[in-house]
Amino acid sequence: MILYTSPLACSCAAHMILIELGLPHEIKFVDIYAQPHALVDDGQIYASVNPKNAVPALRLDSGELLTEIGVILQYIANLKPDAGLQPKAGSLAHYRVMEWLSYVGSDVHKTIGPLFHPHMPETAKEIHRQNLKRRLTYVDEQLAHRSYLTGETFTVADAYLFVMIGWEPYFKFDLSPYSNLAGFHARIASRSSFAQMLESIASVLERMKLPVFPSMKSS
Ligand SMILES: N[C@@H](CCC(=O)N[C@@H](CS)C(=O)NCC(=O)O)C(=O)O
Repeated sequence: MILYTSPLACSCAAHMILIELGLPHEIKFVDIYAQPHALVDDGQIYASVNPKNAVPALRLDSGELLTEIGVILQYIANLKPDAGLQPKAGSLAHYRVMEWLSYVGSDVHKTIGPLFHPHMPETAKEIHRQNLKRRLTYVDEQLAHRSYLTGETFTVADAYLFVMIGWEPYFKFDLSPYSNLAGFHARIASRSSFAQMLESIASVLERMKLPVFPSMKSS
């Protein structure tokens, strides 16, 4: 398996899960800040690998390419179902994880993305910030009763949200009112898969002249 990822992007969640499960894999880093996006190692134009031109993408051993973070996370988790990062297919618990993957993808991730855009007008950013506040308030309330999004067990949906809220220092949005979210972030930041992922991206961050992997101020 080859994971195409970028060292600060949502694809870091898939990178963490590959490490978490100890699955053999190769990582190919993509410079998504370069136009056109290109592979860091050999400069190959990334659109020739993934015409959607976004990370992550997963090249399966069969040669097929799988895209979309919510699907890639589930695919990887299902390679080691006993680890419990994705409950049994068809169970309600499985749909709960999918429910969160969908919410994090469409309502959190895609609200934060525009806040990074250098040409997005401030008035539009403010609308996104208000939406984000509402959505994170909901997430924070849910986390008042449990350690992870679906209960007491860490799943792939948690890995996705973890990476999103770690972007806080870059999208200039104060997460300090969301205390449950801070606890959630700290719990996941202490997993060894996170430390190993940081180690794996460190030299590429330097090479791409990117800042260190973001982390919530409180953790
Ligand atoms: N629909 C894709 C979107 C993934 C996505 O937004 N990736 C961002 C990084 S977090 C990206 O590659 N951005 C580069 C670009 O869109 O040019 C998915 O869910 O995997």
